[in-house]
Amino acid sequence: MAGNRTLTIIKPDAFATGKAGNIIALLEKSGFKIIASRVMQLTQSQAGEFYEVHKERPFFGSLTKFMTSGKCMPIVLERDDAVAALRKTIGATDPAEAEAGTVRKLYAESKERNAIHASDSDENAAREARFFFAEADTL
Ligand code: 3AN
Repeated sequence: MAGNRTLTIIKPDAFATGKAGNIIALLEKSGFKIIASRVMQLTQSQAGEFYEVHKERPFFGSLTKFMTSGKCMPIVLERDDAVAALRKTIGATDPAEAEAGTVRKLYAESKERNAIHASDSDENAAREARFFFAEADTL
């Protein structure tokens, strides 16, 4: 059965340009409830650990540099079928390919500076929630 929690991050591009409020409003309009949230700047080591699955990819260095470049906002979200619903709400990785009305179509700058992260499976959602919120399992 699909889980009802997922993890999003409002990335440094969107946070620095004051888009967090509009993005959260869109997420709430899409049926998500905020369970936990914080504002923080990732260290290089945290960004490397978070994106470990991409460490062999050519964009890994640039991605971790971008993700540590300013404050970001990790958020645990709740909704039925949360992982799939959030992926649909944020749109394709590349904003040029994202559907109208999605977070990335509205707020992303490029494939790398793409405004928002969303977990891609229930297993990763649980792992990523614990990565940012030690108390995630008791929320
Ligand atoms: P998504 O965030 O849509 O799940 P992933 O998991 O393939 O996409 O990639 C993780 C992050 O890596 C993306 N959000 C984006 O910031 C960056 N990224 C992915 N592909 C590229 C690329 N070809 N060039 C630059 N950055 C990329």
